Amino acid sequence: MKATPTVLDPAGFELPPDQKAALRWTIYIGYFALTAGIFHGLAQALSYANIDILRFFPGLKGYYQGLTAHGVANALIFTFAFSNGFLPLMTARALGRPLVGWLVHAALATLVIGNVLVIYAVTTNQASVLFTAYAPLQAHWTFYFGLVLVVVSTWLALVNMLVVLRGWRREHPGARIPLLGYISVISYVMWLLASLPIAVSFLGFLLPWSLGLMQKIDPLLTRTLFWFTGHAIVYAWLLPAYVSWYALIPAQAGGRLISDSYTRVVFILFLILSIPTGFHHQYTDPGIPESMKAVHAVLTFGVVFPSFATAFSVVAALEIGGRARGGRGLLGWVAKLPWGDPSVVAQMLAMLAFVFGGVSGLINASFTMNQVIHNTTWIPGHFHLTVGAAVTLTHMGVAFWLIPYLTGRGLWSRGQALTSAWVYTIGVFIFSRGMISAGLEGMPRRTFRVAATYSNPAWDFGGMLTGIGGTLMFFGIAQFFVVIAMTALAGSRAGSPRDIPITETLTAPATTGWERHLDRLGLWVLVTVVLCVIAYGPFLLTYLPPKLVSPGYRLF
Ligand code: HAS
Ligand code: CU
Repeated sequence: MKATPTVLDPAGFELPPDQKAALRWTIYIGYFALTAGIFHGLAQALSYANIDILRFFPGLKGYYQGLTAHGVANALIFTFAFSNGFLPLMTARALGRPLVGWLVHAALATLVIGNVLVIYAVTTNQASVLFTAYAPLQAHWTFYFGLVLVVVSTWLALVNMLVVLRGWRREHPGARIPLLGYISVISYVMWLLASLPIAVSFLGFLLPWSLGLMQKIDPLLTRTLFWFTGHAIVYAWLLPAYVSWYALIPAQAGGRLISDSYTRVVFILFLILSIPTGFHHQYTDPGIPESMKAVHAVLTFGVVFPSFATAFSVVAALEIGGRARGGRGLLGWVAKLPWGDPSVVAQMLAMLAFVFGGVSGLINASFTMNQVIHNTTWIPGHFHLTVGAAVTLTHMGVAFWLIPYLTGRGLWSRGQALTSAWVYTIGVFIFSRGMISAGLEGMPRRTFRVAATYSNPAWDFGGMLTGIGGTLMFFGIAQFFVVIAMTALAGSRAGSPRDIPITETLTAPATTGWERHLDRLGLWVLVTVVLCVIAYGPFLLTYLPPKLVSPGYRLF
């Protein structure tokens, strides 16, 4: 079968240098946030092993201030800064067109200002409300407004991608959108739709309430709006990683992607199923009809399907690579994969971790089993295997070629890059094993165990593993920073990649037949909106108007 490049212009395309620089700085902001975040992560992990290092943090007023910093920096800023740099670059490269310069800079500026406001609110202990920002805990207005700006910066990045896509479509009437561009755009279109409820919550309720323009708030409504966005947000973190797994990793491993249409169907399923599932975070919340929770539970099992499909596709692509490199027999190809390439290795370890992240997610999603593990450390066990491993390790792996590509400097120390990925992975497995088993024994999440007036010997072993694993994760990421910083400052000018690794597909995109409808973004957006109305309409119709009952509380 004839192999088909996913880009029309495989000869290579250079982004203007100022745009490259802005995208690089966008990603660096994510690294700055992650740097702050991992110190707090270390402290959180050790606290479950009954070791208190928080008291050595200068200026830190309390546990929840540190936990807020950790969640916001790592889960919100790091992830979106990466996506804001990565997805527009992928779109521009795939479509062979430059981005809109002022939009790149505007997205960066908005991200910076948003960050400054959030950092101000959190470091002055005026926003120890955790990343979920549940009312009636009330933060300083700069916290809400700063996060709104971070979201606005993601919208600007998407607008940029859509402008590039529109220009490309005008020049190529009737042509299929190159796959890499298509999956990059669809990832952020999903996020745009997903982010609207939280925009309503922050701009319509939390911000005016924190400014004193509104005296009371509706905790259940704002919480529901948070999770309306908040489940889909996890896929907004995951999909950029999937972009790499589908469209880049096969090329890096010497393989090919099995099917163009299959990949598009997977991303469409994520678009339409990611959002109408938020009640699976609220199974235990009063005030939401059980029947609607059941609808969301079923849809949650639906959104697992495209991940199963992904597992099949990426393993097949890796197998093609392993066999092309001389692998034989049932599993001989695994040994032939490029285990010396830190970029590929970090991402294969990410996939491995995601198997366990996915399995634990299925347990969360099961209505009855959720009762056992909700609000226990099982949950951070789950999400460090997903966002904290599948996503983070993929970002690390991508950085090992992306930062050289963006800086024009070769990767500094392949060996250290490899070690950082392995140390982090071993750490996250030990950490999650600890959190998950202690969670099954009922160890509560979001609790400063060192100071708790209750304990249980059954938590000791899991707590200890959490501390050990968290420490290894800290050193793994710290070493990653050394590699990245040394690459940017001292990498060899000769060793940088001139292009990004783009995969070829075994089957070409069809130019006739039903597959053409896969490119009709407007149609799929409409289907998504209809599903969201079905999933959230009945609740909102019976619940509204808002019940503004609670004043704000500051317990910090
Ligand atoms: Fe989750 C809670 C259900 C995926 C993140 N999740 C959370 C929270 C976070 C989070 C942050 O239903 C906590 C929020 C909070 O603070 O309260 N989650 C799921 C389900 C999935 C899932 C069903 N979660 C994610 C992803 C995340 C993430 C992805 C971040 C990126 N989650 C839940 C539920 C809760 C929850 C409930 C609420 C719990 C509660 O009570 O509070 C699924 O999408 C997972 C599907 C994934 C798979 C895995 C496929 C495997 C692949 C790898 C293939 C590679 C191979 C290896 C085989 C089925 C694609 C090859 C390698 C070689 C080397 C050859
Ligand atoms: Cu979820």
